[in-house]
Amino acid sequence: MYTDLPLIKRYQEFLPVTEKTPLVTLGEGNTPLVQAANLPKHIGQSKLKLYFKLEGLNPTGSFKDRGMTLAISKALEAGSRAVICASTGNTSASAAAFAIKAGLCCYVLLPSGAVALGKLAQAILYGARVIALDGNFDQALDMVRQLAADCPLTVVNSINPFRLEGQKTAAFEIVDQLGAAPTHLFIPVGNAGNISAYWRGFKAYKRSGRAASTPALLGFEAEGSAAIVRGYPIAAPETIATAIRIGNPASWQEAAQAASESGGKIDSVTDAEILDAYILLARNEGIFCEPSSAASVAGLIKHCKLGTIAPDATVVCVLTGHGLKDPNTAMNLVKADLTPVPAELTRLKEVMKL
Ligand code: AN7
Repeated sequence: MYTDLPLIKRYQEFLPVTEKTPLVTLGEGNTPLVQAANLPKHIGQSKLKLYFKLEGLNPTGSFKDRGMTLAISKALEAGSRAVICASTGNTSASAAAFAIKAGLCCYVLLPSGAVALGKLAQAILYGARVIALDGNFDQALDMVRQLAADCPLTVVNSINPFRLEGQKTAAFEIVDQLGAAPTHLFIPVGNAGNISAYWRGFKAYKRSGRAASTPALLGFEAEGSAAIVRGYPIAAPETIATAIRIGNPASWQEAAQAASESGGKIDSVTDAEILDAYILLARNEGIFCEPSSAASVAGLIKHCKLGTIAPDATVVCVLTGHGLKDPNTAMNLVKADLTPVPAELTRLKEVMKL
């Protein structure tokens, strides 16, 4: 059923808002759930009912908008004048956009040299005060916590309780779109907030009687940043998937509990597996997501090979961000010959082998 109600209104009964909460909306949520056409067969699982939740189709191109609409609305309600976040990129783009709509000042601390180009362009164009920190994401988040302790700033990272409350809505939408909960949900893990939020959402829907069951949650860290899988923080996290290049996840405990309570697991995938899945999505399904998002599909492929997924399972892979966020990874990965060809028919036919 189509609705253009703001996300917060649509799921108001599950969210910490009142009639007095000013709603700051950019048209977030309501993202497509698209069924795979070719990938199940390609990975030898032709009976799999596989769906992609296209979170890159949110207004700033990532799932962060679901939590940000609520975090910024609540900041406005509380009389805040300025917000701040550390970010691997997507949080900063989302915070900057919602803050400008709300008339709030927005500071963003980005790990210098480790943020995809599109995300940086967004934060700058939306008018945020962008600071490139000489340090990684974990150090930036630590600085944000310290700054907020001293200065009148509202933190809009996922340590802000309203962020995960807003992000629960993705689980609601999946159940509404499928008509039931899937059996498995595959999702990338960085700061570990999103997997925690999905679990809250699926549990809340079951409690309310809107879903009969909950899925097993399978979360995937990048191998070079896999703190939860290894069991200790990683001081110098590394991965090509810069969005999840996080060595000490803020929602570590809640995420670990969500995975185990749901009957799932937090696991890791290598950069090579992530990039394989990234290309497979583009070339089998016409889906361009960012590398970090492809960690969910890399995880699915890994677990299908391990034989842990029933052949006829109903699986949702969350594709958290749009591929256009990170054009450099695409261009560096797939070498194209872009030498100009003269505008002459015979020459063109030769080049096109027609
Ligand atoms: C595309 O923007 O942490 O496990 O600062 O951008 O909830 O952290 C981004 C994270 C997955 C991981 N996919 O989600 C940030 C940031 C994409 C992301 C994640 C992120 P969490």
